[in-house]
Amino acid sequence: MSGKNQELKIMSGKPILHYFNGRGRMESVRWLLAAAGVEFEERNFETAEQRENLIKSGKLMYQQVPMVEIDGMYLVQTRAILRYIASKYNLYGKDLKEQALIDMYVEGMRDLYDIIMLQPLCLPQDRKETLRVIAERANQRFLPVYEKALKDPGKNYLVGNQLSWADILLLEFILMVEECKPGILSAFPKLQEFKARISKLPRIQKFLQPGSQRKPPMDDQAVEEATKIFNLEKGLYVKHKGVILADF
Ligand SMILES: N[C@@H](CCC(=O)N[C@@H](CS)C(=O)NCC(=O)O)C(=O)O
Repeated sequence: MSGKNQELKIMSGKPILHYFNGRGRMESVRWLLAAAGVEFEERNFETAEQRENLIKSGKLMYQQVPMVEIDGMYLVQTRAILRYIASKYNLYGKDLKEQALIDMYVEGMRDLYDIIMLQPLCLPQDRKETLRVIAERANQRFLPVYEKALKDPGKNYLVGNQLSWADILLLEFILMVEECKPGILSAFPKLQEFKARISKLPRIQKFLQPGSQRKPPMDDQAVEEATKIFNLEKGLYVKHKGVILADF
């Protein structure tokens, strides 16, 4: 098959996710595709050279990943990717107002998500304080919002009466926050119930099982790999209870 034909074949098949073999910014994309029942392939680079080759190919609009090949596009920018998938697979509410509400919930989660995602890269002496800030923010600012949204009897989803990408990302968010602070849901009965119920949806259940494309939390080896691939110097600081300063 010629290079061109092969490329056409790729573009019309399963989405292809370009990233490294870790959660990072791509993990929510994996969650969303899995929840939508979409099979996907991953091209995870293992070296800085592989990442540079992808940049040289001209397929990365901002020389950054995540990038997803889907429907003939090279989609970048995590939120753009997530919104495209959510819209395509009917996970984005029934009207503009529901979409706005979904966006508000998701953007809130993303604020804390960014800190959680980066915390494995923080300096050892900053780890305890980073985890404390994450737990405090989750407890006081974010989890109460989602608990309240689910409080009415029979309210199964964050927005309207159907599953949306806000629900999928909320489950991902809850599990990540629990990894930082086990037991944090004890004060949030509706979220406990939500977690149990959404985890049982067949596609989600499958994604939560070992052997799926879900990635584990970053261990020291994964941090080492990411540091090499992205040429990062370790050194991230949490300042003012939640603002991350990346000091590469
Ligand atoms: N706003 C972008 C940020 C993407 C980003 O910072 N990607 C990192 C990897 S997670 C990257 O490619 N860094 C290399 C660089 O910025 O040159 C998004 O959400 O996709």
